Amino acid sequence: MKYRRREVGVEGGVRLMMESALSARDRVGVQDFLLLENHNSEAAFIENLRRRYREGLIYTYIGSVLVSVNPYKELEIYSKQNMERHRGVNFYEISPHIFALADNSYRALRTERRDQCILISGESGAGKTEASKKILQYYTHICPTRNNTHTIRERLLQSNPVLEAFGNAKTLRNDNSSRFGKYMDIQFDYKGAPIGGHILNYLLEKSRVAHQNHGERNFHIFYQLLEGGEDLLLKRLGLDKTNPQHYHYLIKGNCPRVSSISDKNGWKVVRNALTIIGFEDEEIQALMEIVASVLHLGNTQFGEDEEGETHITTEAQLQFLSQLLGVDGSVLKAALTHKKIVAKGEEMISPLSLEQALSARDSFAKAIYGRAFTWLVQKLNRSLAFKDEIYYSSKCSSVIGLLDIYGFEVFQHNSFEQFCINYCNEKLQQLFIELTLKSEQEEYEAEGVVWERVEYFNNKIICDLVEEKHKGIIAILDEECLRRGDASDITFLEKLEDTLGGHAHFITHKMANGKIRKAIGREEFRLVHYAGEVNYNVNGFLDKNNDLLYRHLKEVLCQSTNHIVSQCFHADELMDQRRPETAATQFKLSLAKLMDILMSKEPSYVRCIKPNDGKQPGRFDEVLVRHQVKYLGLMENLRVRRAGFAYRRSYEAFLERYKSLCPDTWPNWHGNLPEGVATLVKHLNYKPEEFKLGRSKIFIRFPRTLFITEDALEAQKQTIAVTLQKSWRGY
Ligand code: AOV
Ligand code: MG
Repeated sequence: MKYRRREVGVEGGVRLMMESALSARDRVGVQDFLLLENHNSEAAFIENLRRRYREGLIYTYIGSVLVSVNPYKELEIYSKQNMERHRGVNFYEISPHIFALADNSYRALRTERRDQCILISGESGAGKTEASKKILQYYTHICPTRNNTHTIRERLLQSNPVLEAFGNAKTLRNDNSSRFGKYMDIQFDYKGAPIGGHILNYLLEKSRVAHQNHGERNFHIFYQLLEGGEDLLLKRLGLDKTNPQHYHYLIKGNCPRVSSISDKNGWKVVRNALTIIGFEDEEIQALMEIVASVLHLGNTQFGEDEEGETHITTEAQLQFLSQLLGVDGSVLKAALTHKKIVAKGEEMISPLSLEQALSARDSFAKAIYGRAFTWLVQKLNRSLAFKDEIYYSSKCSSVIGLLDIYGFEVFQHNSFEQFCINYCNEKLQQLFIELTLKSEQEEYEAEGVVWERVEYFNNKIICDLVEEKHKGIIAILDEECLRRGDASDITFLEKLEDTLGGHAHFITHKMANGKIRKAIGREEFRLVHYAGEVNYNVNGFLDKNNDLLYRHLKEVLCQSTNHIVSQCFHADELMDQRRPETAATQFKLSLAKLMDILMSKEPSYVRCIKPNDGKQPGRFDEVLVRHQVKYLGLMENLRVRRAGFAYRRSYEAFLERYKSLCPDTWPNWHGNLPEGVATLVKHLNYKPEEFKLGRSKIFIRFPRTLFITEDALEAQKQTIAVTLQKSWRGY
């Protein structure tokens, strides 16, 4: 792997470190917080971020962690030329950049053959999804190409607009908010060429299909289809192009258009992406039929006749629906107004009340959309899978995983979805703590390296509060979901109070001493999250957690001739008598698996910060930023880093890599390993303050030290290459 020294930018690392002209430093701040003089001062930390932000420098390091502040405007730093500038260049040689972090992970993957992952965190709208896209663009541009990998590159890139169309929406926090969690593996062959990909998706916020809060929208695809869809297509789908306000499922948020979004253009991009990914025309047609059927479902209305029987009043919608879903009209009609219960082997049919019919209709729409989304991810995975099985074995491939989840969010009204999203963020924060603050300190202790402890807030207590067996919030919720009889959202809240009252991170309006606590409603509980306090309204928790679809409706979908629906709903499901896992438990289990995946890889971190709540460029709201710096644990991260060591390597690995730089260790060291390393670093002129020798590892305090050693290794290789060339040419 090549380490090339390139020209150093205005604030290039090496130059800055040695910079004598303090004026530039005053203006643009330091590019690595480790270089801050007053490293314990939060004010200095924020001032540094502010200065850099003002100069359009949105990236700053804390050692190897990249802090990114959303610019809310297009910056000219992501060009292909700029990607080239970062290729193979050492982390510390050039201004902080998302490309440098991406390149660093890639190089580690190549040289150390260890799977990597890049964890991007930050609250809603902080810039996680944009960061993940930049990383993917970087890899698809700079990595070498293998035969046929052009297609895979294009497909990897094009998976983003497709997933965003179906899984992102405008919220009050972000015009393009991810409403699902995404973990994507990019697979590389032994030469470092991207050869495939795999996506894991986490809990889509399905409720948005039927309902949006004021100022928010449904998923982008609905508007894209209506705005951009060809006349003939729309006609076939029975859709009216003129106005999204015509559709009940699109008007709840009273926000049909968004200035930052062009739905028409979005349609073109998605349509093109679907083709590149390899969707057949029939599949695209079937997918759009599903999108359209959701809109028709939203417009399906019910009435009550004199006998109190519920019936459908919108026959025209029903016809389109049955046509689009490929099911018999009368069967669908019956299923939307009646329920079927199987008791003791006998089927019973009973009419639904008006309210039940409306709720069944919404569940129907959510189920179809939710499963179509899962189908979409599976289809993407088939298209991204590397086909050459013989070639692709674990020996010759490695992966970089990219994690982009929904960020921590607080609204006026928070429900089950925010509870899940914020729980997911707690887990990610926990992983960060485990891997950076905790394990780092434990490692020093284990290695016997003298060390000054840094205190930090460990959010494990909140993770436990949510997920603990038997007495965590999810366990209590599941218990209420299973209990028949009088179980309701309110009994769930009461159970929470009984079990968790007194917990430092759980509060309801009834305080321990019986006083009414202001600002918490009677139907709410408050969690004191690592990132702030959130009140959750319990209304709908049980239904959303149960996530059940009437059997009758499932039966209809199992009969569907729509190519996708028929793959999403199988008759076996109807036979299965077991109760499916609840939504929260499924989510909890999938997050636990995700944590295992991430723990097995070498992590890099991007910590995204949102500079203001107005989505405005150039505005740096200090209070808001300070809050994020605090809860992201950046000061603790800095302290641990400063007091600690930037790199550690086992004696064996260190000696193996650098032994050629010292005549005493080359070609082999025959003594014990610590002595070999001591001999080597003495020869390399390491100063005592630059490193420490632990029980099994060498710890190097500054990245610069390793960087100089790497350069020496590279120079040696160059000299050998030149000598060899000369000898071949017969000099
Ligand atoms: P998120 O992923 O962190 O929120 P996004 O990545 O979607 O946030 O960023 C929100 C918006 O900020 C984008 O649509 C861009 O307009 C702008 N933005 C972010 N990063 C950049 C950048 N590097 N350059 C220019 N503009 C940027 V959420 O998905 O809501 O948690 O669930
Ligand atoms: Mg996002």
